[in-house]
Amino acid sequence: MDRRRFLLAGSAAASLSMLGLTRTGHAGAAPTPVAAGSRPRPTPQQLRWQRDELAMFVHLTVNTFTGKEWGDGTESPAIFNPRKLDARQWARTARQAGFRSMILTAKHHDGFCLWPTATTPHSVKSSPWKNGQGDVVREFTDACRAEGLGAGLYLSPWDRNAKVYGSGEAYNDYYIAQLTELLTHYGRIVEVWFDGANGEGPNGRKQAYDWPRIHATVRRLQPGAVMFSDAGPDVRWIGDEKGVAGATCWSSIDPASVPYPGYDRPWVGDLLGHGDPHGSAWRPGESDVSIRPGWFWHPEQNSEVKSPDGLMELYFSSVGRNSKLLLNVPPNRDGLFDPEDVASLQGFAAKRKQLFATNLLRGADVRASSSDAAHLPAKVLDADPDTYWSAASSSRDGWLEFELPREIEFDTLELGEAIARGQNIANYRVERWDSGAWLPLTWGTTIGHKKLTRFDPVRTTKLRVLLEFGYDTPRLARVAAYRGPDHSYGPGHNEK
Ligand code: FUL
Repeated sequence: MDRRRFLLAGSAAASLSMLGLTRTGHAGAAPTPVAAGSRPRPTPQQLRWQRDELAMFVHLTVNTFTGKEWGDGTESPAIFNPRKLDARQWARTARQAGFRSMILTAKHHDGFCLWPTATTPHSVKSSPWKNGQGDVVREFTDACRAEGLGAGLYLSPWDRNAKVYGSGEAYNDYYIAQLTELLTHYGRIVEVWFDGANGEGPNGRKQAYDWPRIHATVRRLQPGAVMFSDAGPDVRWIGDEKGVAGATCWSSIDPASVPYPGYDRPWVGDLLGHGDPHGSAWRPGESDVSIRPGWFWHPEQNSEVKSPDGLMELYFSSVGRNSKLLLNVPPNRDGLFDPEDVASLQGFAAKRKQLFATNLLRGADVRASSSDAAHLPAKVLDADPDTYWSAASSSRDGWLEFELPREIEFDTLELGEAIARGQNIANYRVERWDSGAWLPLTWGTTIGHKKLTRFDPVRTTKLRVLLEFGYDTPRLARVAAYRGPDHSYGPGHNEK
């Protein structure tokens, strides 16, 4: 049933270089080598998207009322009646938990439209909700703006209700018309989400989507939006629906290796999880996962809402591995987030606030192997992602050493590259000073926007970060050490 499970199963057999230090070669993918100094960099939109770190997915459609995960398109609009729908409650919950944007399923695979589209009667217009006068997309986008969040929309290309699905141009016209309504009637949209699931339509045929036309439409109507799909063009799928990015995670990829959404090859899941250090396109990975087992609300899953500790695990395995977390929270049949989900999100926010409250390295004396005069070592201690330390431009390795005025105890380390200038670092080690000698503390491969590592608490007066190899000049925007209040969200571990 789930296309993505297929990809995941296949990925186990993939033979990509796990360290990402060698080129990934596979049939049909034309190599696009990247010369030093010309490595890909994010656009301002991609940079903003990644710095937001947390986005909330909102899955709502007829499935909420039928109990299904994939509707078949025959559902009657008469069943859609979320009587107390309050998009402001969703947006308030998201903002209070530190999320910066939300993405709503304007249309899922069942074809039911949450806005009063002119393209089909299969929409809220034919439902009893607000006597057919309602518009969920309007309420959603208004609520996002009122709470200071970016608004994003998911419009499933696969449509099991549209008669024209599978007929070629007629369905592409239909899809473009829906996209045009969504991108012209609701103000600024920050992300457009293209699902890779592409099954058969009512006539048993599969649709050949016109991706170039779809992408051009988004660029023309919402030039500030990023487009998500397995294959980009702006942000890529991370290759699983568990919220787990590769321990090695490059933001670059070779566009030829995943040419279109839904491209099924055994190695695709693994490739998307790790990216490609030699890829010519900047296409960072988004980790989508649900707070519940399903994407839609099901009453029998009320006791299976992920705990604040579970959400912390997801934060470490996505944001903490140079990805972005897109966490789904499905409204119930009243059109509200359940109290269990809201409580868990509040707990998640409180735990992050507590853990990341104080960078224990502040006040340290920082030295480096070499520095660019405009980007001195102490820049890694301020919280501004736009200020950074840069090694001398000809360097491909380097180190930073922190000498503290007093001993500190910590169990969490944060590293961040100055990704506005690209992602270069391929492996690093961290050592601490103990009784007159440097001892290994942790090591890893990629860093990217944010790399978080946990371990059993250690004490030290000196710490050093050894950047062993970069594809271009190593530049760090952030080094921080924290002491967590407890260890209930998982055992300490180094990279495996
Ligand atoms: C998948 C879909 O099939 C699921 O229903 C869900 O929308 C998920 C985010 O993407 O491909």
